[in-house]
Amino acid sequence: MTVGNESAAQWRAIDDVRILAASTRRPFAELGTATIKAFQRDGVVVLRQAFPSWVEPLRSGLERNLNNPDKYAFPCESIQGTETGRFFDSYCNWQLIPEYLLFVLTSDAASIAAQLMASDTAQFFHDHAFSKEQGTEKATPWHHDLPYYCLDGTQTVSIYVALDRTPTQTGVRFVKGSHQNGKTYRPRNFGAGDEYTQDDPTLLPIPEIDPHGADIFVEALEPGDAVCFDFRTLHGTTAEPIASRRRAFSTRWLGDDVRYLERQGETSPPLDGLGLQSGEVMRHDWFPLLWPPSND
Ligand SMILES: O=C(O)CCC(=O)C(=O)O
Repeated sequence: MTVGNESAAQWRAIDDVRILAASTRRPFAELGTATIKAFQRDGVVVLRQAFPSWVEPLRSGLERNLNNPDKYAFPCESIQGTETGRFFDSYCNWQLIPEYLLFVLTSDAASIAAQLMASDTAQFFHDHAFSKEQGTEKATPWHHDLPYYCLDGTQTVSIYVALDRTPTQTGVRFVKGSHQNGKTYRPRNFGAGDEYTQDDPTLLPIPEIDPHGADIFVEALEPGDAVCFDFRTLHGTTAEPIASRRRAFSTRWLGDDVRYLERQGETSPPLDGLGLQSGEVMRHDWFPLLWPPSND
């Protein structure tokens, strides 16, 4: 089993994904103004029962991803040594797992992303599947996602669809408003918690966070609910034991102001060979523009 940033399988199965974007249509799921305002203010919002019909297909896709990790891209096991349980994640598999592909291309996610980001466009970045098995006591370390990525910008969102009932005790916790504190923190891996090697003096160590503080956002989730959060919003979990399996499927979206950023060191996903210079738009043949529904 590969750990972390090594791909087991080639993630790019399709040369130019613009053809998929052009030959599919995405529905519009209108969000209320209060929801959009809450996302902009807190950097996180829950959409209740946004994706109920996707739960079974995504579970099936994730099951194959979990059972044959080395057939897919970037599988990662974060349980170390004598720690109990299983904490698995894998990303960039949307071109390899048909259920993920259909979700990306035909679900409400693109329209939801554009509205939350207050962006005219929504460009798809990548998928990310997570599973914590019963008995796992490993915390997801506090982090925010932007410094893991070869990206910069303020219009971003991850749409994290719960595939199991998740009580607040073991759910992902978010620091409300942290997307607007102007700080960027050093990425670290989920296994040993080591910081990534990045030569960037502006990156700060993760601050002390009280997981039960007044600024924490966490809600119990049912399968089909989605937690949507900005790439800059700090999040993590406690080490509360997982009482029953908790799986989630996340998609990461880019808005109008997002640009490629050449980071000085490791990124995750480690996307080599993009052929871009800092400040350029992420290429549409690899990262499709999915909102408006037929652009390109
Ligand atoms: O499910 C988890 O515990 C981690 C999720 C996460 O860190 C993410 O989606 O960025």
